[in-house]
Amino acid sequence: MLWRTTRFDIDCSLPRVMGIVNCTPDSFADPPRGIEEAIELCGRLVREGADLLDIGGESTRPGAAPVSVDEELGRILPVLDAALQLGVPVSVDTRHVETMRAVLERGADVVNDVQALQAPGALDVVAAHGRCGVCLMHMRGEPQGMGAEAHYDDVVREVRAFLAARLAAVAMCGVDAQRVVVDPGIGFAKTQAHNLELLGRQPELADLGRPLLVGWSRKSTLGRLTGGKPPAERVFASVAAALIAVERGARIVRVHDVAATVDALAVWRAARPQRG
Ligand code: HH2
Repeated sequence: MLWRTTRFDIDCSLPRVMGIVNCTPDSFADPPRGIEEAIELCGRLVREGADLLDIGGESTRPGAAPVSVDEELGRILPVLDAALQLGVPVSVDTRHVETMRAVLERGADVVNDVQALQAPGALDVVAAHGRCGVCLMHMRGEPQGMGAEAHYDDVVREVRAFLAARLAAVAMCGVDAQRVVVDPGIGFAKTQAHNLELLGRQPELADLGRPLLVGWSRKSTLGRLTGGKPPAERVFASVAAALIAVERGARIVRVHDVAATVDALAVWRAARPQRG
């Protein structure tokens, strides 16, 4: 399973680790982080074994204040420039079309959009570029009020149908399917029960035909399951969730704690049943 991106083809036959680099003052799981700290973090995560980086300049936690494109680009671009020198694919986490255009011009390898390129013009930007990778994530509504949208008859079936429809929309615009991965959007317009059902029944998302990317890292469901621990103390729970997701077919895990996840996946790889 190949994920083709601007500069790199990522072999997803083994699980890959996407390291999170939030350049924000208000992300749910990070301390406020300026440009220099974010650049240092990029280097550290690559040394720890991240297969790719995901740089974000706007928090999407419930209730986060939206940022303007200028502000978002001011946070992202210096970090993107530095990250592009590190020899790994670099993704940018944004839902703003102008930001997508600017980071692709600058050389970004992947657009990671929590709104699955539904904004007017987003599909066109990606199609016009023609070579970048894309992550299409499921969510409903806007981050500010998405909690109110967490109503499903069957969350797995509905998320699956949404992702299938977005894959079809992207294909209609001429984007090669090999450039696209899909993500159920853990914590985005989902209750704790929805998140856990998506993990429990994750194999039902596997037949969408494209690699599955999942982000459980430090999310509040894990805090609730471990007696109310704050985000920085959710590392063990995050590694457990990432391993379960990989065991159930995820090909890319989006994580804050790269070193711990890389070690866990080394054990997972070594313990895979050998054929013959
Ligand atoms: N989760 C977050 C942000 N972007 N993108 C994808 N594809 N999948 C995810 O699960 C996902 C994502 C939220 O986590 P984080 O970036 O750590 O927090 P914040 O949005 O507060 O910066």
